[in-house]
Amino acid sequence: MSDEEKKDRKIGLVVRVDAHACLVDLEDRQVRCLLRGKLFESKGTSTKPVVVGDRVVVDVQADGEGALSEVLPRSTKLSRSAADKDGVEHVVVANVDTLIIVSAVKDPPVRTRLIDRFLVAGWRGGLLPIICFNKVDLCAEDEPLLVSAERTYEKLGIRVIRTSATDGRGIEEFRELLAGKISVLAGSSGVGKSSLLNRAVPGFELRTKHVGRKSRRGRHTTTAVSLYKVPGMGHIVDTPGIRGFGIWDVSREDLGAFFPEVVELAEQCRFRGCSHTHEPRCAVKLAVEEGTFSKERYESYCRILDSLAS
Ligand SMILES: Nc1nc2c(ncn2[C@@H]2O[C@H](COP(=O)(O)OP(=O)(O)OP(=O)(O)O)[C@@H](O)[C@H]2O)c(=O)[nH]1
Ligand SMILES: [Zn+2]
Repeated sequence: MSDEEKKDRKIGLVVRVDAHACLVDLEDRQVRCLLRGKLFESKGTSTKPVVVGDRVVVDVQADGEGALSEVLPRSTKLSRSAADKDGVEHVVVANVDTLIIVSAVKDPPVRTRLIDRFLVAGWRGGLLPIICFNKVDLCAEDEPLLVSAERTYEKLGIRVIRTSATDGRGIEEFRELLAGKISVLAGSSGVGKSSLLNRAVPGFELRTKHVGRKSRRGRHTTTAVSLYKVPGMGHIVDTPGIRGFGIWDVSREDLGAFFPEVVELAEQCRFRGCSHTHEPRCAVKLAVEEGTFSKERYESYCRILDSLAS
């Protein structure tokens, strides 16, 4: 590329990535950049070198397309292990402040195992996790499952909100979460992520028409991670619903650091480096027996530990 051509060099924000190209927001316009060139030559341990939320350096060419020349360092990232390849990282989104973990109170049922995995991944990647229980119109206010889950997570210092995209409960609080921040919504398919955004963000539905498809049941479902800039509100990333979430870059020894209950108790364990599974006089196991550490949360800890390579 000649110096003349290099002149139109800009920094932009990646708002969508597909198999061959990404869409970069340059404030005054959006340019499409093909996923090719130097950046894509080396086969690293990541599925893609550029992801939604990345800040990138783009050379805008005469034909209006762009070429990516650099991905700027990420301040945070939400990563999972790639579903199909061992030892490969899949960065879902970069540079996001808040991870809004959306769960329905029913239809589909609450999946605390998945919530707990998101919490580990969120903290690991430097995001602030918040839990949103949606569809509260479908259960009583004092539904024991909901109340107990709320209590468990609030005790860990996590903010928990209740919403209904249908009757509007909690939408104001949800909107406040988004204000001035870059947020990502994550959760199983059908928990109501897109519905919440449609309800909270005026005009959101119109923007999202092209990134989904109709599911077999005729429902719109999100198929790609997409970032939306909402004037006066913040940046929002909607993600497709997921079934599982493999933890990336947390060792068996480090896992406890992402369970606040374990952090608090581990010093009282008899053995240093206690895994809190089979060791005698383990303060964590004792707390589970005494009921001060939630059995559900401990079960999540054990399952994640099992899934991590030793
Ligand atoms: N009763 C009730 N239904 C809701 C609520 N929010 C969403 N729904 C319904 O739940 C279904 C799924 O909602 P979506 O917003 O598409 O869920 P999603 O999490 O975006 O799903 P994916 O795009 O597949 O990840 C739709 O039929 C919505 O109408 C709610 O608060 N209450
Ligand atoms: Zn222990």
